[in-house]
Amino acid sequence: MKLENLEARFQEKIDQDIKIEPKDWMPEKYRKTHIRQISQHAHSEIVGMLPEGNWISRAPSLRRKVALLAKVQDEAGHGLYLYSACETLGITRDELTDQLRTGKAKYSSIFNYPTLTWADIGAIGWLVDGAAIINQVPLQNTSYGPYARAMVRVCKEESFHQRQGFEIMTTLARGTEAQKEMAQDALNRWWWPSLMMFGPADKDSTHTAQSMKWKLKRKTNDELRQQFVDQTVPQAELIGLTIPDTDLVWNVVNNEYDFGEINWEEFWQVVKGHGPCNKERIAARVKAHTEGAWVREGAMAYAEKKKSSSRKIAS
Ligand code: FAQ
Repeated sequence: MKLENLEARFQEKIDQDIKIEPKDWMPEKYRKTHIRQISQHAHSEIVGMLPEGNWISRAPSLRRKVALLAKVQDEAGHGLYLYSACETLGITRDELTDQLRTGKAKYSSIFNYPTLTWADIGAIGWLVDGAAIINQVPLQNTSYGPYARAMVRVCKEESFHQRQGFEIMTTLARGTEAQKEMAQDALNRWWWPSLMMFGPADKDSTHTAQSMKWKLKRKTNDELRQQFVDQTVPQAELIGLTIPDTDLVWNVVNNEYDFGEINWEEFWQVVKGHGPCNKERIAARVKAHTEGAWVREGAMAYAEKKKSSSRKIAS
């Protein structure tokens, strides 16, 4: 079949909401765009373990420690599903993680900010997982089957994470004056970086138009960001915290919040590797990879041994 016909048939399947599976024909650009987005997503989950991992040994109670430990482990699991989904597109796990360690691959800008106080753990769960859910719920309907299916479980777990973060913030906001100040300070520092998670404004987005056509993205960056603001502002009001945006106002005509201008200069600086923690994050991944070499070798040797003993039994 001619390439144009293959492409037309492929787009028809997408238009009819038929999932694309790994062995189906797909345009090379579709494959590459998916590798880019799914791997960036996977790297974000893995690097995202670092800011929160920083507080596991300092959680204020056993209950908080257990919940945080479970959350960080969930993020590792999300990374693994996503790497597996990405591998179905013909790239190896080693190639993917190598791109992260060498700085060739991006990961979410949000994880280049430091976690300075315990309230930051509440803010991450509430805002960062909250933003991640808004972005990922539509991805459950994305056109590529393995990515869509991975998102179903990820979203269920992120909902739990968002709840635990909001509960931490609620407790602090209703606590002593010092605790309330700590919660407000965390909200002040994490609010704008959370809005940046959704990516550049639609007018400056490189990939949105094509990704919407392929149904890789089901909503644009600005649509998702607006949804996040509209959902989160009442939550802040409920627990008596103030969103750090003097331009925030309810727009009665559009039935949504108008909000202030994002500092795009800061966003691009962080994306380009000049955020507060970019170097530290990559160094931590390189260290884990180097120091984990013996674990990988041991696992490979065990797998080889198991394979050869099952071959012996079969013969
Ligand atoms: N950070 O043309 P667009 C989580 C890049 S998971 C860094 O609009 P696109 C769970 C973009 O890659 C969080 N770079 O791009 C958790 C592109 O560069 P490229 C991650 C960004 O792909 C919670 C360029 O800018 N979620 O939080 C960012 O259409 C708590 C132009 O941008 C996902 O990855 C950014 N924020 O839209 C874990 C969800 N934004 O590749 C632990 C899936 C944009 O040409 C603790 N991904 N860039 O060199 C997506 O939905 C999309 O990829 C967007 C970006 C919306 C992130």
